[in-house]
Amino acid sequence: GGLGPRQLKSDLKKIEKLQFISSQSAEMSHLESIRLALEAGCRWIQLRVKNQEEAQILEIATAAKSLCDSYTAKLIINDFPNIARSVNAHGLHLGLNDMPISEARKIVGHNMIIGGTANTFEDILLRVNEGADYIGLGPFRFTGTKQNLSPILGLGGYDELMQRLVKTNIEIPIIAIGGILPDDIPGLLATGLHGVAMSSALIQSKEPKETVQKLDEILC
Ligand code: TZP
Ligand code: MG
Repeated sequence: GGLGPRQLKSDLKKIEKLQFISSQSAEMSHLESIRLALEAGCRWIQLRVKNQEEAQILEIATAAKSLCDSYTAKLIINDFPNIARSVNAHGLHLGLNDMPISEARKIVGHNMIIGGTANTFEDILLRVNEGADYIGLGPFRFTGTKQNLSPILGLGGYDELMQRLVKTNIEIPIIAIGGILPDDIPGLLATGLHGVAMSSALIQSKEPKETVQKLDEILC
């Protein structure tokens, strides 16, 4: 048997349903937060380092990649196409104020997942046209994890946007993000979303393993 090229590529670009977003606090470094998520069972990790020098982020990304490799988890790098390429990450995530996805594609190549942030229907359209592989749509509710939050969507916002996508025949995996708690997920999935991205709900969980198990059950 063996996988043909098409199968191999679609495997490489598989969009998982639970993405962990790294964060840093007085208690925990980025790498420690990633280790926590991996030990809890998360297999799709985004390294999201803000306000640090690119050289330092490259160093953290290199360590994050070997950590993720040892758990056979996929690593997505936020903001830096060159770092994503250097460490041979599975993916790159670009926000509303980053370079266009079409530009980043020239740096990271066609086999790398590129995700793009969106808050509106127009944001989604632009990123789909630029060749995004998935959309991070949010915020769902207020969160202290991200500065300069876009307007909060709430369940109603997702419902409206997902219906517009269906009407327009746009098919791309949409991942909800921003202040999401496990109990929010059934309602979010009912709008047609592909999955969710979470940070604080996992880091602050008293039983991260049980939490991820529960999330995997809801998301399967
Ligand atoms: N983008 C929109 S909200 C957010 C990002 C990166 C933070 C998500 O973290 P949390 O702690 O799950 O709200
Ligand atoms: Mg960014």
